[in-house]
Amino acid sequence: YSFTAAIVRAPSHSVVHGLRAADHGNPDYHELLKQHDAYRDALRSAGLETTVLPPLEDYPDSIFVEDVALVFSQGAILLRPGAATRQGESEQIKATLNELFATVLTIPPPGRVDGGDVLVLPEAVVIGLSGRTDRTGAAALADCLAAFGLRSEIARTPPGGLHFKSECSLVDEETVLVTRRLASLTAFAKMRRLVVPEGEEPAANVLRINHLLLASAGYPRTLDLLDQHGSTVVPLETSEIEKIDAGLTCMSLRW
Ligand code: CIR
Repeated sequence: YSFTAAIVRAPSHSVVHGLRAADHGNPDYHELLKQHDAYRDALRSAGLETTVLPPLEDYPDSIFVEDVALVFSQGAILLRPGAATRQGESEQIKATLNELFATVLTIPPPGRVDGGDVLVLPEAVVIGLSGRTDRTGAAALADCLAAFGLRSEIARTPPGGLHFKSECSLVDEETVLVTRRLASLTAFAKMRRLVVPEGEEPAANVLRINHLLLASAGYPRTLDLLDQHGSTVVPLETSEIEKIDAGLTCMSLRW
């Protein structure tokens, strides 16, 4: 989680039509813009030099750049997102990755992988199979990661969940924040697990960047838990992106 740079994409007006599993009403565009600005400010205060890509009206979910690529100091991996309406997003970020990284690997068809299913831990990268990430994609990704010298393991996103990281995220070198149903996953066996308090499950997706931990403002018991753990927490409003099933890691690529 030691990073110097990030990529984000400005929200398009079409973001209000973003994909969602259950409809709790469209996000409010202006409120979402405000929340996205605050997120960008937080990345900057964590010390990241941030590239802001232009909005893409044809792709409502394109602010969630995390799903289309993985970035490491060794290079980038261009992914093939699983949702039909999101597949063109990879092409839209390709030129930027080629400018910023000497090496850009790709997932060959027909495999599918969403970056939201990929959790980078200190000792291994965990790839969660889901409705978006299939076995063929996961195997191809494991090969790309191996080319960067990174070990990976395959896990399963709990039933009904969108992405693996909707339910877990890295807090620090030794610690993950997890929902109860992921707490006993083998991949976390050697780590300290902070379990999200019952009823606050959407709070499981936090974003550690350098000395700061970005967390959703709407979940006081989780904020307390992280605070007691000793994290320097930056609470951010996420009400609008939550209406389209997103969390804090989704809105940037960091390296
Ligand atoms: C989608 O369903 O693809 C978007 N509405 C939400 C994507 C969230 N991305 C993420 O968790 N990495």
